[in-house]
Amino acid sequence: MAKIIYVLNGPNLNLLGKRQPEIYGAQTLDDVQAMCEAAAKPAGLRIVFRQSNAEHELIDWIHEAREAAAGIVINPAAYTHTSIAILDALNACSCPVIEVHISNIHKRESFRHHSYVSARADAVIAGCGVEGYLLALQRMVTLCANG
Ligand code: CA2
Repeated sequence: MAKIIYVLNGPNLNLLGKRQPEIYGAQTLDDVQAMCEAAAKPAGLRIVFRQSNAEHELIDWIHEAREAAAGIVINPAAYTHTSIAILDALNACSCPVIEVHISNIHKRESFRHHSYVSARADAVIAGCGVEGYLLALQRMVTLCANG
């Protein structure tokens, strides 16, 4: 049976491909979802792909994933740098967690250099563009297989 991986996206990522292509690229979030779904199938994964601009909704989805998912891939967007609540929710999950950033947050403003989520993440991918989501799914296969 396919393992369920939640791919969660934080605030403003619904604008992907519509603004600031020099930072975030030209692909839309729908494109990213399609790429993730195409990669997941042969890997024996099923993707639950969501985006929200609301912190509480992301937290509710992490709680849902805690019961339903074999792994969580999360781009918390700006909540990366502010949200102890999202860190607490992830800390309540026992499954692997991979943090993804499309841009290299360490090459940008200093306020983006710290991530609360990294304190829980099993892996962090930054600066690989939207390909980072695919790299996360590839790594997730290994993490799920290793228990
Ligand atoms: O690089 C990333 O993936 C980020 O998580 C993106 C966040 C930013 O706050 C983080 O520091 C790094 C911003 C997401 C906003 O996405 C947009 C996409 C296109 C146009 C405008 C915003």
